Amino acid sequence: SLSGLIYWGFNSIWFGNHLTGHLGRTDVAFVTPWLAPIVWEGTFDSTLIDSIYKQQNITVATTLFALGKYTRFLKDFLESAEEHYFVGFRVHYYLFTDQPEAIPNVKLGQERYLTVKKVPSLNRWQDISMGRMEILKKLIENELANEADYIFCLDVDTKFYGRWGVETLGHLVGVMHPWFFNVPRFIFTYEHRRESQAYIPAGEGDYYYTGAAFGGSLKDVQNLTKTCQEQLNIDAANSIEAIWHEESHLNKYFFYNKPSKLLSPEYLWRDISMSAGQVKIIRFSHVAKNNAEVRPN
Ligand code: 2GW
Ligand code: MN
Repeated sequence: SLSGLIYWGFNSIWFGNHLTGHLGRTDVAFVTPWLAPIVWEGTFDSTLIDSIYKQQNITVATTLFALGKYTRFLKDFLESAEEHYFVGFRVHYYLFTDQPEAIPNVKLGQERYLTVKKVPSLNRWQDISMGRMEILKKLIENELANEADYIFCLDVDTKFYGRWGVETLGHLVGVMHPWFFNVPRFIFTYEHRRESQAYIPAGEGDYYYTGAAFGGSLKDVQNLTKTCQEQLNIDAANSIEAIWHEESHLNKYFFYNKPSKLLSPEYLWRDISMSAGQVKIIRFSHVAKNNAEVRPN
């Protein structure tokens, strides 16, 4: 509203957020109806929040899948992550690939680690995309317990352009899908067939979350990946595949297990060349890709 804008402008110009301690935005919602913060530029103090987390000795596990031609995205992903992603904090990337020999040699900073894990090639891309849940569940259960505090699971056909830091940490973290953050709920592409375990009744749901980025504490993400994997298996046994694959199951999970923090589409934009009023900073984005060229069959 005009008065909101004037208040915001006045407040920022005359007092400045750093002097008044007033952080917030009048053009976007920055809290959900269940009081989870929605992280937007202008709603947090990065210096302050960094100093709080610096006192804890945290490790952020970060998982990536690069099968087939998707290894070509790794160099940009890793180089840009080293520049923008949890800078100054311990990060351990876990990269699943069918071609370890195709992994580029990217120089990592101090306290930044990369573990490459070989997985079998798959023919159907839906199986690659959905198979991630089972692999993630096993990784968390079998290997991460004493190795990490938080985990983020990210698409690899992406690149960082701005800060992605400790402001994103929480028990259970979902990211608003960049196509659906400013549209009414009936547009959301949830699974609406009752036969699928990803079913969400018409007219229900909170937000539409992307499958390309989610995370949280190890325990919460373990429960998420375990539940989604079980539901994917039930669907497979019933010969039904949810409309947007594991993204549909993730949305169902987040509907019944509300995220404790949401990230705005700044944290997963669709393509760096597209802009949107409320998105003032693109921090992480899908890269424009030629599907015909990178996708098998
Ligand atoms: C191959 C053919 C068609 C689609 C994907 C692939 C493929 C995916 C591949 O050959 N190799 C591969 O490693 N992937 C991995 O799966 C890779 O990590 C990639 O980022 C991820 C998801 O595939 P992607 O990025 O092509 O799908 P998007 O960006 O259209 O994905 C959204 O919807 C998907 C489900 O349909 C997922 O939920 C994804 O997280 C969403 O962003
Ligand atoms: Mn993608």
